[in-house]
Amino acid sequence: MVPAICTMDDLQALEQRALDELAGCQSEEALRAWNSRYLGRQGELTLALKKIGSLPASQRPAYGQAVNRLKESLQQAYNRQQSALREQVIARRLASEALDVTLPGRQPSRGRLHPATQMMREILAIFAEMGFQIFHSREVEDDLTNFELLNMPPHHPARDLWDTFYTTRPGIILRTHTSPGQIHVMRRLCPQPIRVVLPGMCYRYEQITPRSEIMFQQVEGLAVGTRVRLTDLVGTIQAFARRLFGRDRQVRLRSSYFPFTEPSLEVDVSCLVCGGRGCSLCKHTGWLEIMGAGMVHPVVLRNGGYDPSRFSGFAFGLGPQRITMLLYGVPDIRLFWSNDLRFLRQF
Ligand code: FA5
Repeated sequence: MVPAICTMDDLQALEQRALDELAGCQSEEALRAWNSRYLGRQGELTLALKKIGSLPASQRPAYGQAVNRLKESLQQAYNRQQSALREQVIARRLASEALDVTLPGRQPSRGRLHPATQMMREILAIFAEMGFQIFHSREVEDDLTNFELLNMPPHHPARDLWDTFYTTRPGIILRTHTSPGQIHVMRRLCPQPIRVVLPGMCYRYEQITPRSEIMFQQVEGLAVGTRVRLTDLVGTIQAFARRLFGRDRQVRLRSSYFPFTEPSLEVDVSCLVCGGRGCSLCKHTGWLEIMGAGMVHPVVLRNGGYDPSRFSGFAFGLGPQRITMLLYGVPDIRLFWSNDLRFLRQF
């Protein structure tokens, strides 16, 4: 029950009581309750003002002024208490959520390039220094370009060297090697001289073994001009092998067979582990095979638009995964695409 107030003494008592209670308000909620009890529309001060009608007319002005002064001073006291309370809340939060900005930050885990990317960049950089430009060719090929234009008509027995992934579209396959890129480059650049490397993924429907994957990268090389000779191929391969494997490497060419080169070669480097004396890596031969190569077959030159009586060319194809395995002693080619961080972190 709100006491009836209508004298100056009552106002004084009211003020004292309100201020005492205000000092005890320690939450926003308590403050709001106090505000409506004293300063609200139904609050004690409103009621005190309403009592003015019961006073003699002579006392009314002084009483009215006193009520208004009290209202103002209580409002100010309320504002002060409210901001003090808010400051306390902020101070408490700052203390409990304090950040030590001098602490060292969390070490972000560093990404790195995949070993396949690293080796690919290294190989391409070596050929770039020798003046080879990079040309990207398609991974989804047609049978015509992957085989026929490379001198392997349908039913040619050499097609068995490249077990193929076929698509549901007749004649559309996943390229089994980067060599069809030779045809694309020649048709694009004919009759200009050519010196390009073609990096990219190849696919073979093969048994997966520690040395053979069904998807692997190759780098194709192609040079075409009016005076390109076998000695240019040999010099290019030797320069490449010495840059990648070191000055002491010997390079050996063995006669081989590819339908799209004549003559065809396979290229070995002296074993990286035993230096040629014989060990388990080189199967006691002293040599490691690194690529296939040869002089571009006249049929292929013609299919690319070049007249083989005026133009000649050399080509080679190497496998970066096999080379990485040799250089770093990787025992199993499946590690490359296994996403095993323990393997990837070693590079
Ligand atoms: C070819 O693919 C020929 N196109 C290379 C060529 C190009 C010869 C131009 C002449 C002129 P071959 O099948 O040998 O040849 O593959 C070349 C290289 O690819 C191999 O030396 C090897 O390093 C890599 N390679 C082949 N098959 C696989 C496989 N299943 N997994 C990983 N690497 C492979």
